Amino acid sequence: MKSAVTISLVPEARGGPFVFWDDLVAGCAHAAELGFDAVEIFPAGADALDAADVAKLLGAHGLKCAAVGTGAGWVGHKLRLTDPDAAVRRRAVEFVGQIIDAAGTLGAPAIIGSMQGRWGDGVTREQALDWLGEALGTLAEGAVRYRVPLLYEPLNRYETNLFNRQGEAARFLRTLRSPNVRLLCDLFHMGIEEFSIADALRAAGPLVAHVHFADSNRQAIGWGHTDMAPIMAALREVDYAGYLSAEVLPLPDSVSAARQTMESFRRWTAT
Ligand code: LER
Ligand code: MN
Repeated sequence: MKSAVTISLVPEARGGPFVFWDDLVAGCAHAAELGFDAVEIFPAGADALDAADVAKLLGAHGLKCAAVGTGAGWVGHKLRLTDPDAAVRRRAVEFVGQIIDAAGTLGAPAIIGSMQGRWGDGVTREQALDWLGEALGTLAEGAVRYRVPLLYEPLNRYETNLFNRQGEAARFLRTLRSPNVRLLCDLFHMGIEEFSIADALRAAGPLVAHVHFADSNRQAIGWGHTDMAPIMAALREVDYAGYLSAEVLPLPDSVSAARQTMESFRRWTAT
């Protein structure tokens, strides 16, 4: 398994669970110094992410890009893949598609988290899932040319009412026309929603393509009460070889949260 740490470049996301903020150059320098394999970037949009510049910066630090978030489409532009307005849905697909291209150039998958939206306000669950499935299928086909998946992230009940657990999301993904949509399993959301985090990871098996590495209180692993031993055993059982990416609050400060994450990562991946 490989380590990653999040860097948010989205002003509207302030207060969110990202370790480093606002400055990609400084975030990469910290990540490299602390020994991370990669960074996960949340850009304001594809135009704010010059793939050639970012590749140069990552290369200078010996870092990879683990994934690129699309949440700025929601927090910055109120775009959602399940919005009742067809024009908004179309712009949402465009916004994500452009991030898939930028991320793909860096060899990284894009994440559908808050851009999935929710059902309600005149939109039935069935209709919302239809729109979501269509959008994910189309976007995932666009990611194939970069040989990366599209990551779909089930969120807890306070953030979406579409899919809150991995099992139900996995069943939905298996009905899509593209097999290139895979699961992003966020341990914080799973702690709220799953009967057992370890059992859910085992059941999702090969669909697990990325993990957000966060404790029960969304702080760095080791600073909450999540029992990591069965979770790491389950990830080993399914031969998970992807990233454990710290999407945690920058508490008590960014560098301390990153350092604690790295200590936990080393502890739990030591053979
Ligand atoms: C939001 O709670 C989250 O976990 C993000 O990864 C979604 O974009
Ligand atoms: Mn997450």
